[in-house]
This record gives sequence, structure tokens and C-alpha cells, in this order.
Amino acid sequence: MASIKTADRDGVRIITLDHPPVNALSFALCAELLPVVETANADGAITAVVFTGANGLFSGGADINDFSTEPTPDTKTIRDVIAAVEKSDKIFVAAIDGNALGGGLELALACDYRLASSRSKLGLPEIKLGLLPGAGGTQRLPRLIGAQAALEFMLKGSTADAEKAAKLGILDEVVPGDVVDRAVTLAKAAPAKRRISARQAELGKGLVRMALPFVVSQAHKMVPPEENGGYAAHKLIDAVEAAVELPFARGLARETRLFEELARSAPSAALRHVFFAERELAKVPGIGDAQPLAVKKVGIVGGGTMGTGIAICFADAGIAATVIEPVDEQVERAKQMIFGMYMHQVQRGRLAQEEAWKRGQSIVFSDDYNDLADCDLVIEAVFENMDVKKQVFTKLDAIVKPGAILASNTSTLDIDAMAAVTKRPEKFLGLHFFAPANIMQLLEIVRGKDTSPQTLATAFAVGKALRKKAVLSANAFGFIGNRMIFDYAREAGALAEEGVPPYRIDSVMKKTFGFAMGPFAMFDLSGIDVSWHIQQSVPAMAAGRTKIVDRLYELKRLGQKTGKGYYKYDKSVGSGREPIRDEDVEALFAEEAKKAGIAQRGDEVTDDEIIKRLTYALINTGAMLLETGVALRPGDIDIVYVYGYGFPPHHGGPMWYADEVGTRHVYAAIKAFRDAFGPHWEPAPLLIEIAERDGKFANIKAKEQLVHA
Ligand code: 3H9
Repeated sequence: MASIKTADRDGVRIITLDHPPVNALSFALCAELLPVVETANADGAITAVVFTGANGLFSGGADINDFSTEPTPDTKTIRDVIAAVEKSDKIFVAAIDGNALGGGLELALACDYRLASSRSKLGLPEIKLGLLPGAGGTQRLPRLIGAQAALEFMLKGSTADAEKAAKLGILDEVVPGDVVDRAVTLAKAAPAKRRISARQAELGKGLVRMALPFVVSQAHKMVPPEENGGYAAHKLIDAVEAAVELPFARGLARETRLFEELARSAPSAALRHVFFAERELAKVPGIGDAQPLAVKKVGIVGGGTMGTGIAICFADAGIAATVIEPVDEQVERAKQMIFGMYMHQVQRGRLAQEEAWKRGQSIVFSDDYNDLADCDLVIEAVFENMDVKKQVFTKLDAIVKPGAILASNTSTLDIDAMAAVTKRPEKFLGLHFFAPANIMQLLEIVRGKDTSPQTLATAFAVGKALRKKAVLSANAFGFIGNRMIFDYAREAGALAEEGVPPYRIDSVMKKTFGFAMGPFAMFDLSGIDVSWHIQQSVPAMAAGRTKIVDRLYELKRLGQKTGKGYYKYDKSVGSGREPIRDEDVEALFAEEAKKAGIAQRGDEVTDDEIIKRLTYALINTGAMLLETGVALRPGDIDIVYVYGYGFPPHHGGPMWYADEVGTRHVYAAIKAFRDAFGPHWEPAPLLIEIAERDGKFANIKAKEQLVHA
């Protein structure tokens, strides 16, 4: 079936991109599209050409898979299609209905006129893939809307709805009716050709040119450093600078060169991996064609920070939530949290007052479990204690309608043990939200041994409705994220005991490697009591672990919430949440080290060693989780870490990073760590197997079935 459809109306050729799912302008599609454009160009009976798209959108841009293949001299790309448009003497109109992204929007920018239906969204999101718009976008957009506005638009990489795109000057018209009809009418009226490429004057002269050095130097300062997540951003700024300084053709050539460099770069490969890994998540073996249950009303047990955050997630998705919370003061705190959060959104202009009110009102508090009887899904978010949770589920099972799903928000406890107190283990699973639940994008879906395919399908549908990155985990201690963080924490603690101050470890992991925050700042945020409780529940995992958590717990240094943890916090300084170095804690580490006979070698520990010990601990445990089937795919682990723990996306997540470094190098380092630090560094068998053949995690197949711990 041809992916390009054509039809003629009164001398106007309508070219429809019809290449499901997103009309990606792949090399293959461009090879088909180019002769179609050339034929129209050569046809004397045709006065104008309208581009449009089938499948509910204009185009999702270039095919991202193509960037991993080397083009041959015969390969056709969007650039060739655009060149054919550029040299044509016909009028070209883009009739956009739905998304016009990346190369799709660049094709539209090469046209004389751009029209879009009001539901359309336009964007140049290449930066999110570690790329820049490479089919003329960096040269045409500045000529259309000005260098500064174009730079902002492309650096953000977010989409603009049609109304906003028209305001920015990207669209000529937002069309209320049929956009193709309107495009044909416009094209027939034979307005003058208006190629953006011809607009040199405004850009090359006067104020724009004079202001350029300032705009460019400011932009370079505002984006992250090249080696730490900003590689594409700096090149994008260079390309826009070229748009102002160089004639169109030379600017275009500069853009192509910069794009090719980025397409071959490690950060872009990592970000493309993250893009596809996200889209793999819901492909779960065993779900088959199970249809999700409709979830219209949700119950949440526990109105603490977690339960309230979960309720907000549902309110944002338009799903009513009833929260069971027996303590009045807690209900008051929860209401304040909801009110404060929505007020903030209204003040920032992100939400209309009326909508905020509606969402706030959709969360109802009660102290009566009977109010949950007609819920389709009930999530328990009470204290992390098995006995308490079992009591909650026994009660819920007796009250909530038989077809409903029961879920626990536990971060470490055994899902099957909870399911066992109910008569519906097939309708039981874990839904592990990350705090703050209404902000963090990650959701771990934990499959119990009896969880049915339909229950899983429902959980994924709920994850989608809540706009979460939902990742499946088997029921094993700590699931994916916390199981791995346990070993990461072990190494951070060990390094501190060897005399590396926590602030240095945090600084290396954040500023040098690119984590959103360092490990100790993260532990202070989540609470030392949480770490302590987890350690108590699994004494078997004490190997190689510092006693510092016990000491901090005894001292009631519970982290940010008590103003002291690994750091000090001072309410009068900035936001009050800035970690301040605390030498008392360093002294505590030194004391513990002395008791344990650990030699002090802080000065000789390099930044490289810090990065390796922390990230390789994640990789080794990740390999173990893959081998035992706790995680389905390396990409699932990567998504957990990128979205749940602030792992730098430009390194793709821990498992992708192992491939980036080379698995055999990771393996060699882990063996050396084992010899130096002890058997807790024993390399995971799967890592050994992959490393010995110099293979990649990315090439292993998804487990067919998740195992149950
Ligand atoms: C670019 O254009 C470079 C140019 O500047 C220069 C060139 C020289 N390619 O997200 P969904 C697949 S770079 C390949 O679930 P939705 C996706 O993997 C590109 N595949 O749907 C999935 O496959 P599967 C700049 C793509 O409705 C299926 O389509 N463009 C592409 O929620 C459905 O995807 C972008 O960055 C692609 N470009 O959202 C836009 N796009 O079914 C990237 C999608 O096998 N795309 N797929 O899992 C998106 O943002 C969203 O997919 C979109 C649809 C909003 C379009």
C-alpha cells in the first residue's frame, strides 16, 4: 500500500502522507514522496500543492530509527523533499490537522502558507532526542518569527497548540472547519509565493545582528554544559547564530553538519533509547488481548502526603477519588496540600480557576470504609507495615464490590502476602507511586503471583490516564527502583566511610555525572527513617553497609523534615531546602570507619571512582534483576531510573550506560571492586555472560514471564 496518496481538485494537487502510525518521514517514505513532488512540479495543469496527513496527524517528523542507520548516497531524506519544494514555482500550502512535529513541521515551514485546525499541535522537539531540527528548521524558523523566539521554541522542544503557534507567527491561519478545503481555496486564489528562505533582510541587518552576540552568549550560559546534558543545545544555538550571520544556503549547510554530528553522538543515542524504551513499557508478555476494566471511581486509604498526592493524580485525570482518613488534623493538612497545589497552578497560569476548583472538589474525604463500596480501584497508602496493611485489605475485601481491583502502594513489602488475606488475589497488585506522587512521573506496577492479565491491563490503562511512565516489576524486595537504590546507597555510604565527604560525592554525581541530585541529598529528601525501616526489614542485605543510618536515626536526624540529616538545612537560607555541609556527619562517618577498621583514603578517591562505584552498583544489581526476571527489559530499568531517580537521560539509564561504557569494562571494574571491597561486589552472572562476549544489554530479549519472588 502506497504511503503517499494524491488527489487533484481544480488544479491543486493534494498530497496526503499516509504512513501509520505517525506518518514518519522515513528514508523510505521520502523516496516515495520526492518523485510525487517532482511530478507535481513538472505538471503544467497543476498550480499549487497542498500537503496534509492521514491517521489523525500531519507528521511525527523524521523516522527516529533512521538515525541509527548510515545513509547511502542514494538515500532520500526530508531535506531532498524540501529542496524540491524550494525550487518549485508552484504555491505550496501545508494543511495541518493534528501533530506537526520535527521534520513534519520543517516540511510545513518550507511551504508558502501554513494552516492548521484548532486541535493541532506544532513543535520542533528534536532537542529532546539530543538533536536539532535538521531539515531547515533552525534556518527558517528564525526568519519567520525572529531569532530569539525561534531559539526559545527550539530549546524548549515543547509543542504549541494552534492558537499559540498562530500568535508566534508560525501559522497563517487557524481553521475552524476542514483544513484541506480551506487550503485548496487559498491555493486556488493563487496568492504570491512566500518562501521563508527568501527572507534574509530582517535577519542579516540592523538590531537583530547587533543584538546577536548578546543573545547567543546568554543562551550558551543558560543551557547545561556540553558534557553534561547540553551537547545538542549548544549546537542548536550555533545553528541559529548561523541563520543570522550566513546566507540561507550556507546556514543550511552548517545546520546539516551540526545535525549529523549530533545524530552520531552518544547523548542522542541515549535519548533515542529512552524514547523507544518508554514506548515499549506497556508491551507485556502474557497480557495478550485482555481488556482493561473501566476505572471511574477510585478509593485511597490513607490521607498522608502519599495518599493525597495519589488523589491529586486522579483528580488531574478527571477520575473522582475518595480518600479514607480517620484523623481530622490529617484531613485538614491534606486539604491544605490540595488547595495550595491548585492555587499555585492557577497563579502560574497553568490552570483556569474553574478547572482547579472542579479538580479539588472531585477529591472527597471520609472516615468510613463503606464509602469505597462502589469504587473500581482502591489503593492503600498507609504506614509501611505488613500487619497494618493486611488489616486494611481484609476490611476492603469485605466492603469493596467484588469486581474491583485492590492495590498497595508499598515500596518494599510482599504483594502476595497482602493478596493472600483477600478472596481476590487475581484482582490484586502493587501500584508503587513515587513521592511527590502528583509530580513524579514514575509508577511501578507490581505483579503478584495471581494477578490476572486483565488486572495488569487495567493498571497500565490507569498509568496512561495518569500520564505516568508505568513500568512492570515482579514481586521482589524493593521491586526495581528501591532494590537497586539499596546498593547505590551502600556504595555512597562506603565511600563516605572511606573519608570522601558526602557533599563531594553529591557534587560529583550531580555536577559531573548529571544526576538531578546527589545520593545524600536524595536520602535526606526521602527521609532517613525510611532508609532505616528498609534496612531493618532485610538484615541479610547488611553486607558492606555502613552503620551511619542507625546513628542518624538515633540522633533523630531524619533528613530535610527535621532540618538535619546528612546535611543541615536552614529555613532562613534560600528555599530552606538547600543542603548545607555538616562536619558533624563527616565526624560520625569517621567514627564508624574507625570502629570498623576502615582505612581513610578520601584524598586518593578520584571523581571517576565515585562515579564508577555508584553507577556500577546500579548496573550490577540491574543485571541481577533482569536475570531473575524481576524486570522485563533493560529499557524498563532505565525508565525507572531516569523518571524515578533522576538518572541523567543523556546517559540513557544505568543499563544503557553499561553499554555506553562497554560491558567488559564494567565487568573488569566490578571484579576489581570485589577484590578490593568484598564479596558484595560479586559480578551478576548475566553481566559476566554479556561482558565475556563483549555484548550489550540492549540486545537481550525481554523475559517471557516475570518470576515471582
Ligand atoms: C526529526 O524530525 C529530525 C529532523 O529535524 C531532521 C531530519 C533530517 N519515528 O508516542 P506513541 C512510533 S526527529 C519513529 O505511542 P502517541 C512510536 O515508537 C523526530 N517512530 O503515539 C510508537 O511505535 P510502537 C522529531 C515513531 O499518539 C508509535 O509510533 N519528532 C516516531 O502517544 C506510536 O507512538 C519527534 O520527536 C518517529 N518520529 O504520540 C516526535 N514517532 O507502536 C516523536 C512515533 O511500535 N513522536 N513513533 O510502539 C511523538 O512525540 C509521539 O509519538 C506523537 C504521537 C506525538 C507523534
